[in-house]
Amino acid sequence: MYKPYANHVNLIMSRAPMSDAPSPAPAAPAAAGPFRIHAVAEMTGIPEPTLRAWERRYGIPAPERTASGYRLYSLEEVEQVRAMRTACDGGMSAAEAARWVREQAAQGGASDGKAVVPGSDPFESAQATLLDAIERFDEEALEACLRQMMFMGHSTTVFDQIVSPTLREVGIRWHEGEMSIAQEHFATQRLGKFTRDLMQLASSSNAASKVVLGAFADDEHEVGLLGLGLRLSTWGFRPIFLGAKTPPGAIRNAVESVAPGLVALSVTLTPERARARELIDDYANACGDVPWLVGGAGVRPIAKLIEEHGGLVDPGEPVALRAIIREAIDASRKPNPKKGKK
Ligand code: B12
Repeated sequence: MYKPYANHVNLIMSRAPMSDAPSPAPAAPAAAGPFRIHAVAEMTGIPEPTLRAWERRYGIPAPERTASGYRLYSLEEVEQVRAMRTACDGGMSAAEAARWVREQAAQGGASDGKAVVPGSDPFESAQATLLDAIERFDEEALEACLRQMMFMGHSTTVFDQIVSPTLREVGIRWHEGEMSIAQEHFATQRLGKFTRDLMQLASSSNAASKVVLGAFADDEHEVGLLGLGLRLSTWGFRPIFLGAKTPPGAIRNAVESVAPGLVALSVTLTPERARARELIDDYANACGDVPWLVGGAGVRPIAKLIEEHGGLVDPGEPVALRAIIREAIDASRKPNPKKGKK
């Protein structure tokens, strides 16, 4: 049982510290605050960058600022930091601890030490576990979590509720300089493989049609494409996942080798006009008579260009998407099912 608020003012942390916290944490001074960040770091043993990261990620604590932007922590906020630390030392992830501290604060604090550890949302908890494992390059913890995830619901639920938000968060942290490119690669490789395995499990070997999936040639973003592949496999298609940065030549090669019913391309970074024209032209040629579909966050500005080249654009809604795909594949098969090369 965690007792984060027990004896709160004079709480001296006696458990093993978090990995990024110096040990041991010194006792709090008697002052009533407000405190500047370096004082809070000293009082709680939580380093300044971690205090800033907790504030940015979880809004805990949320100190006031002076006119010149310096953080000023109240005594209550110092206690929140201590509670966070105690909960983390006791095995909670930082995200879980933050939510719990927030709940306790909303209820006026649990000073009698009888606070119950929250029954956390299993999807959020899995996300937090994955993120912790990724941050520490902890392959064992990552694998253990992935194994559990296999039993947490339908494959698309597991993807939408755990894999996608985790990869998205890794991307955000990478963009903000809080995660290294190595951690991003570690996450993308392992969670990408997990999702491709789910695709394999969901799709049957005698699936109606193969769908080749690739991201635009200059684009490293592939999370949306992974989600699409999984969805397609649950719809009875067999995805052939080529992944990020797939040039037109690779699409041509796949079209010639596997005779898919559809090519699905993802674009997140909208290419500038000339490059877009060149790529779309090349993709259209590479697909030949095979219908091709483009989606992703960067598709809208080039939708017209795609349609002018005979491509389809994601309608942005799953039921309509499924219907468009079905219709396109059926229409291309009617004249000659063997067609699909140029
Ligand atoms: C994760 C991420 C990354 C990861 C990608 C890892 C990976 N393996 O995918 C990494 C860290 C590598 C990365 C790199 C970069 N990124 Co980035 N990244 C993101 C981030 C955080 C999340 C994107 C994501 O995964 N979304 C979740 C998925 C599920 O959503 P989605 O892709 O839109 O997909 C949905 C639909 O669009 C649809 N869909 C997607 N594809 C398809 C295809 C078809 C056929 C269909 C039907 C549907 C469909 O399905 C999904 C279901 O809803 C966004 C910011 C954000 N908050 O969104 C920035 C963001 C996309 N990145 C951005 C940028 C600028 C970059 C970099 C250029 C940064 C840099 N300075 O190097 C590089 C790009 C390198 C490159 N050449 O591509 C910008 C793009 C701005 C713009 N519009 O031009 C964003 C918006 C961040 C920002 N605010 O500035 N990034």
